[in-house]
Order: sequence, then C-alpha cells, then structure tokens
Amino acid sequence: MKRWTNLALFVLLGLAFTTGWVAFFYSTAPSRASLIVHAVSGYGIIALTPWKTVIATRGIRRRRPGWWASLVFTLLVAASVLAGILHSTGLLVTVGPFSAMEVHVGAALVAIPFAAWHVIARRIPVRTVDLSRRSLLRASALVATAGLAYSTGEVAVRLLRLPGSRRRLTGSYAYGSFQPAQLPVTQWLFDTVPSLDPATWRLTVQVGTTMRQWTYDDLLGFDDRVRATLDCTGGFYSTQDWSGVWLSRLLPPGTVEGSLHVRSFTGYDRRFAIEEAGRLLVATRLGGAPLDPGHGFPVRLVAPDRRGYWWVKWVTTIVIDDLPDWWQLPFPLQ
Ligand code: HEM
Ligand code: HEM
Ligand SMILES: Nc1nc2c(c(=O)[nH]1)N[C@H]1C(S)=C(S)[C@@H](COP(=O)(O)O)O[C@H]1N2
Ligand SMILES: [Mo]
Repeated sequence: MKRWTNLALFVLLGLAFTTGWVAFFYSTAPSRASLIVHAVSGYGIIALTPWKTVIATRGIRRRRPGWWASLVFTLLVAASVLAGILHSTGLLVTVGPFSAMEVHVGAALVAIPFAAWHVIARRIPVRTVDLSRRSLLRASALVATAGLAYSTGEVAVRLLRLPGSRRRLTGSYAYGSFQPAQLPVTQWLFDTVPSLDPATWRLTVQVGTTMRQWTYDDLLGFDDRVRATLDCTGGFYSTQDWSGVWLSRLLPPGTVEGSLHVRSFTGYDRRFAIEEAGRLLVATRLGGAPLDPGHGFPVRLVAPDRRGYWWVKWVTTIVIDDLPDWWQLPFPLQ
C-alpha cells in the first residue's frame, strides 16, 4: 500500500498540474472539462492523506537528509489545495494583495522544485506488480471517492448559495461587468503601463513586403462593436462593450495565408490563426470612451472566447508571416 500510495500521488500531482494549465489555456467548454479532471485529482490527493500520513510519519522519524524539504513541500501542496477550495467555494476569494487563484497557482509553481527533489530523493521502484488487479481496484475506489467528494462539494456550494455557485465555467467570478471604471488593470507577469503619445504612435500592419501604417485618428474613424468577456486567469471575468475595428479590415484584401503575430509596445505578443482575423477587434474604446493607459491606450486587442492573456494591450505591430499559429509558448513569459 505504501508504494501504491506514493505512485498514486505522483500520477495525481502530474494530472492536477497539467489539467490546471489546460484550463487556463481555454475560455470555453474545454476549460470546464479539464477542471473536472483537475478537481477530481485534487480531491484524490486529499483522499490519500490518511495513508500518506502513515508513510510520512515513519519517514520523518528516520530523519533522512532533507526531511525538512518534504515538510516544506507538504505545506506548499496544502496551501495550494486550500486556496483552490477557498476559490471554488468562494469562501475567500482574495488573500491580501493576491486572489485565492493566484495563491493557488503560485504555491503550485513554487512546489515544483520540491516535488522534483522529493520524487528523486525518495524514489520508489515501479514494478509490473503495480498494474495488478488489486492496484486497479484501488485506483477505481480512489477515483470514485474523489469524484463523489467533488460532486458533493459542487452540490453543497449551490444548496448553501455560496459565492462559488456564481462562477463561470472557467471558475472565474464576475467583476464590474458593463462598468468600465470597475474593470481592474491586470498584467500577465511583469509588464508595466507605458505612456504613448497618440500623435506619433502608429499601428504597423505588415504582410510579406507590404506594410501599412495606421494613425490613431484613422482607427478612431471605425466603429465596429463587440460585447465580450475578459476572463483573467487571476480568477475574475468582466463583460464589457468594446469598439474599434475588426482586425480583418486592416489587412490587404485577399490575405488568407499565414498567421497573425500581434505585438505590444512592451514586446508582449500572441499569435493567432489568420481565420480569426474577422473575430479579433483592434479596440480603441471601452464602453464608448477612449481606452485609458492601463487598459491598453491607444489600442488593444479584444479576443472574444479567449482568456485575458490573449487580449494584447498597447498594440503597435501586426505581422502576418508563414509561421504556424501554434509556434509560440502556450503562455507568455513576461
Ligand atoms: C502530495 C504529495 C506528497 C507529499 C505532501 C509528501 C510528503 C512526504 C513527507 C512529509 C515525507 C516524510 C519526510 C521524508 O522522509 O522526507 C515523505 C516521505 C516519502 N515520500 Fe512523499 N510526499 C508526497 C508525494 C510523494 C511521491 C509522489 C512519492 C514518490 C513517487 C513519494 C515518496 C516518498 C517516500 C519513498 C518517502 C520515504 C518514506 C520512508 O522513508 O519511510 N512521496 N513524503
Ligand atoms: C499540484 C497542483 C494542484 C493541485 C493539487 C490543485 C488542486 C485543486 C483543487 C482541490 C481545486 C478545487 C476544486 C474544486 O473544489 O472545484 C482546484 C481549483 C482550481 N485549480 Fe488547481 N490545483 C493544482 C494546480 C493548479 C494549477 C497549476 C492551475 C493553473 C495553472 C490550477 C488551476 C485551477 C483552477 C482554475 C481552479 C478553479 C476551478 C473552479 O473553480 O471551478 N490549479 N485546484
Ligand atoms: N502588453 C500586455 N498586454 C496584456 C497583458 C500584459 O501583461 N501585457 N496582460 C494580459 C492579461 S493577463 C489580461 S487579464 C488582460 C487585462 O486587461 P485589462 O488590464 O484591460 O483588464 O490584458 C492582457 N494584455
Ligand atoms: Mo490575466
């Protein structure tokens, strides 16, 4: 049972970590599907606590080198799981300057080196016996228990009318919809708000060797509108009315090949399939008023049905090149 417990924890940790990022990647149904697997993995880890406690108590008594690092690892996993549940139930959505979701993901990220060390320093032999009938029965019992815990939690959140019952399918909470002044200013990681002069600012659109520059006044002349939901991975969403110009209208007619590389003044960038050009808004206004610097002045991208981190702010160049649209890190590093 000892080796089986550690092995199960290994699989569940990997599954929780992966499905968390898959959920962050999407803003539509795949996000929810991934989060169901995610939550069940999380509850599976909790369900193994009694057995793991026995293993850990024995291990701690032995005082093997680095035993304290296992304790730090335990604290990080516990903090992550606790913050995840506080977020999902809505019992506590902000922790000081951070959202519970940020604490949840932050603790999981800090835990990575500890997890790697733990499984290397305390490695267990994997034998064919681990695929025995008994192991499979145990695994089914574990999944069933975790699934039951998760569904009971979801029902309880609704019956008790906890804030968690108002989450979007990504798990995010509504914030300031249709109140532009309430929309928080959020950066993915390290960007700072630049101050750009609209008189000298240009939007460069380049397709092969053809290049066109648009002034701020050119772009203010368009009035394409879209109502879209900005769903930040920090754990909130906000539906607003945006206006500007559909990106497809800024391309030379007949541009059908390549991918769209949208770049910010800060260097922050995202790549999109060319087919999306008609659904991406190069926005100059939020709720009818020009953007403020925090929200991307002079122009920012509005990418309906995509997570907030695709909504590039302070756009300065759009290049259409031959690279495939998946040729980028799934998440920015800045
Ligand atoms: C939720 C994840 C986990 C937590 C919180 C955790 C925590 C701990 C703690 C506190 C100890 C005792 C201190 C020590 O010996 O260093 C320990 C021991 C151990 N852990 Fe883990 N662990 C986890 C996952 C894993 C995984 C995935 C593996 C293996 C793949 C593993 C294998 C071991 C082994 C072999 C020991 C030594 C037991 C002994 O010396 O008798 N653990 N763990
Ligand atoms: C090993 C690390 C992780 C564990 C054990 C874990 C576990 C959990 C648990 C137990 C919940 C609460 C589920 C519920 O009650 O509905 C949760 C929620 C969540 N986790 Fe994780 N998580 C981990 C890492 C991550 C990472 C790295 C991400 C994102 C990159 C992430 C994203 C989320 C999201 C978005 C929710 C909210 C789901 C909702 O409210 O419906 N998690 N997690
Ligand atoms: N240039 C740039 N654009 C960016 C970001 C960034 O860090 N740099 N953050 C993204 C993220 S994570 C979100 S949630 C939205 C937030 O937009 P808002 O500040 O207008 O609410 O902007 C996106 N656009
Ligand atoms: Mo975000």
